[in-house]
Parts: sequence; structure tokens; C-alpha cells
Amino acid sequence: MLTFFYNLAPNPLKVALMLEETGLPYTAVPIDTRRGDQHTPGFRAINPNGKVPALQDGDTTVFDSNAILLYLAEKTERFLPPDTSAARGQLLSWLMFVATGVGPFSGQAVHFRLFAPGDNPYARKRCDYEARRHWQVIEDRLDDRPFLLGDAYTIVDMAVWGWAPRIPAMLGDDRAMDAYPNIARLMATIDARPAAARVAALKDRHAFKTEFDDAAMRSLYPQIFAPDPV
Ligand SMILES: N[C@@H](CCC(=O)N[C@@H](CS)C(=O)NCC(=O)O)C(=O)O
Repeated sequence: MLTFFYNLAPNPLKVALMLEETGLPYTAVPIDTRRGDQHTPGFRAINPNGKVPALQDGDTTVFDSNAILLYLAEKTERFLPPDTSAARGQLLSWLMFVATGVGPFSGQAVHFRLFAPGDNPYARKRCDYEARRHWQVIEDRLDDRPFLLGDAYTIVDMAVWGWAPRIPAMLGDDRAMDAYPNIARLMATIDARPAAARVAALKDRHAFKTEFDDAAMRSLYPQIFAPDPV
């Protein structure tokens, strides 16, 4: 039995999708990051980085969402491209591109637009620009193929699915998806899958804290309250 530590943010949800796609049995353990569950010693022993998702599989512990996607894909031998060196090169490249570019810039774009204290025009501009540029790379990649690695649905598409529904909110732009019709098509394809419906049901399983009060800010953005760097 797998144990999946999650909340309802993009990185845990893409792992939830993979778990549901594989049909592997798992126990879902909510980590309420607005309440500070990610900072407890018990959870830090599982993920020293203090973030969700994390996964335990017997004696094996995996953290970081795309590492978990790859772990589960290799465990089940599913949702991977053909077993060739060329295809593996593409798999690793796109998986890391999402992990190191799409996710972080999208997250920072919303952070500097909505949550960062003070006025940070350059930080906002850089993150918004880079988030849009990264999403455009994904959009262009889908110009002539249904999925990111070609004809088959893989964990790379799941990694993108975690983030893409939030593009309008992250960019503060209700019309943002107009620029990304290929991504919208990919999202519709994945949303139509039964596994995606089961992930939606996961959202009703636990009442996560909704208030963005001072305690939540301290849990999520401790740097706001830390001394300024010298
Ligand atoms: N690189 C990590 C990032 C994980 C991450 O940032 N998780 C967010 C939710 S999407 C989180 O746990 N935030 C709580 C916090 O930062 O304290 C991954 O891909 O899993």
C-alpha cells in the first residue's frame, strides 16, 4: 500500500492523477500547509524540503512531484514513451523543463502578483514574462503532436495537467488561455479521462483550511517575517 501526502495544489494533484491512472491502491494523507503540517518533524522526516507531495512505498520514500511521477511510471512500466535512448532523452528533458521552469515561474508569478509584500514591479514583470514564455514553449510543442512526447499520453502530460488549469489565475488574466489553444485541447483530453474525475473527488475528502490569515502566511511564506539579508 502506498501512502500519498498531499494537498490540493498543482504538484500534489499531478501525482494524484498518476495514482488514479495506475489504479495502485494508496492511502491519502492530507498535509494542511496553511496550518503548518509541512513543518512538523514527522513530515520533515519524509520530505526534508517540507513540501507536498511525498510518497511512501514500503521502505521507499520519494519527494518532489516529477520524481514521484517517474518513480510510479518505472514501477508500473506505464505512461512512459517507447524504451529508446532518444525517447528517454525527450522524457527527461520535458519532465525537468516542467519541474524547473513551468512550475516555479508560474508559482512565482502568482506570488509576486498576489502575496508578496510591497511593490515589486520588476519581480512581477520577470515572473509573468517567464511564466508566459515557458507556457508558450509547451504550446508550440503541441502544435503538431497530440501529447508532449508524441502520440502517447505520458507522465509529462500529467505534470502539465497539474499546473495548466491555473494559468488564468496565475497570470491574473481571464483571457490567458486564448493564447494556448493546444494546451486547452490537452487539458480537455485529460479531463475527460475517468482518472481525472477521481482526482476531482479527492478534493471533497478533506476540509483543508481556506483562510489566508497571518498563521497561514507564516507557514507558507516564512521569509516575509525573517530578518532582511545583510
Ligand atoms: N519541487 C516540488 C515543489 C513542491 C511545492 O512547492 N509544493 C507546494 C504545493 S504545490 C507546497 O508544499 N507548499 C507549501 C510550502 O511551501 O510551505 C515538487 O515538484 O513537488
